[in-house]
Amino acid sequence: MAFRSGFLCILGRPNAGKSTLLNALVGERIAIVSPKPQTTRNRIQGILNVPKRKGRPGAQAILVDTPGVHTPDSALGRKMMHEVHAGLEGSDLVLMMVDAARRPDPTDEFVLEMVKRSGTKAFLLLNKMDTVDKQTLLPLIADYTTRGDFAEVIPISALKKEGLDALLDAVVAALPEGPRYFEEDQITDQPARFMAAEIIREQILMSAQQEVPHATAVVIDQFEETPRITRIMATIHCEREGQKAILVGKGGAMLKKIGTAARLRMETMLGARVFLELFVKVSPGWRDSQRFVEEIDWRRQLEAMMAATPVEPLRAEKPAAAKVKKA
Ligand SMILES: Nc1nc2c(ncn2[C@@H]2O[C@H](COP(=O)(O)OP(=O)(O)OP(=O)(O)O)[C@@H](O)[C@H]2O)c(=O)[nH]1
Ligand SMILES: [Mg+2]
Repeated sequence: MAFRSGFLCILGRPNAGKSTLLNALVGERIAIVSPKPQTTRNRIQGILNVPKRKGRPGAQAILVDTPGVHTPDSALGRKMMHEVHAGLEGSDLVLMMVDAARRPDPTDEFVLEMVKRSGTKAFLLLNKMDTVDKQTLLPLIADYTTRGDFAEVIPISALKKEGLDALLDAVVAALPEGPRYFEEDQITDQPARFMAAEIIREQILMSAQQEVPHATAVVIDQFEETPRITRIMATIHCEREGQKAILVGKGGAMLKKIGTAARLRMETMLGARVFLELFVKVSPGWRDSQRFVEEIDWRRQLEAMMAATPVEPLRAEKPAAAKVKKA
């Protein structure tokens, strides 16, 4: 049986569990996850090597996690929707993900339309099966399958890692024959410095409430690796003085909490000691500034850095560190 490969776009409403699925399939925390909608802002690739087994060829599936589909009301929102379309474009298979505990609403209808317009083969994934009574499933499936054309309908729990074997078998069967695009030890296209920025944002999503995380962007100013320690300097941009006060906290307590938790995660990711310094800056109305939003795009930043000094994806001896590109 010939090797198979292809690009899979994970598409769906905010909070459906797309990033949780990416992490569950790849087996590492490469995308940040939070209970707050619109956690993911950029498309992220996760590379999944599926071993050959009886009746199933070996395969490489490049999973593309995308931001939640929504109606944008800012430059940031428009950029996020651009990322969704970029993820969908050129994909071999769409995994439309829904929350099985919710009836389809206009957002899900909009996602169905996007799938239809893409003309790409699609699976419907009914996620969060751990939260629903199985009896509610049949009417839900009927609801979706009368509105959309799905090659497979698969109930899963991304959180509990249930139904993923059935999903993998169906994915491999649907992929075209093709080469291995990425080396086997690479798990994502994101360089480590951008994963570091996301780790800080994840801690902000966990610690701060309401509008604050949504009004926050993280930019890595310095990412310097020495044999003993990795030094990381980052700026947290927010929109208002009040948000800055919340992020800094009483006597700097909040910033310290965010910094400590983020540093520990980074140390695990890099397999190295990390010295992390955080700054908070008020950048009024940055979410409405197309220029700002483009400037913080990691692919664009990487292009600029590569133009200055080409960065090779280094492979360190430590297994965890070998799996992400260093930049
Ligand atoms: N109970 C349950 N919760 C889940 C499951 N999958 C994801 N979640 C939770 O749902 C919330 C959202 O998960 P994410 O993976 O961030 O969702 P997302 O679709 O990537 O969200 P956006 O990036 O905002 O579009 C988190 O609190 C997850 O823990 C599941 O199978 N069962
Ligand atoms: Mg996400």
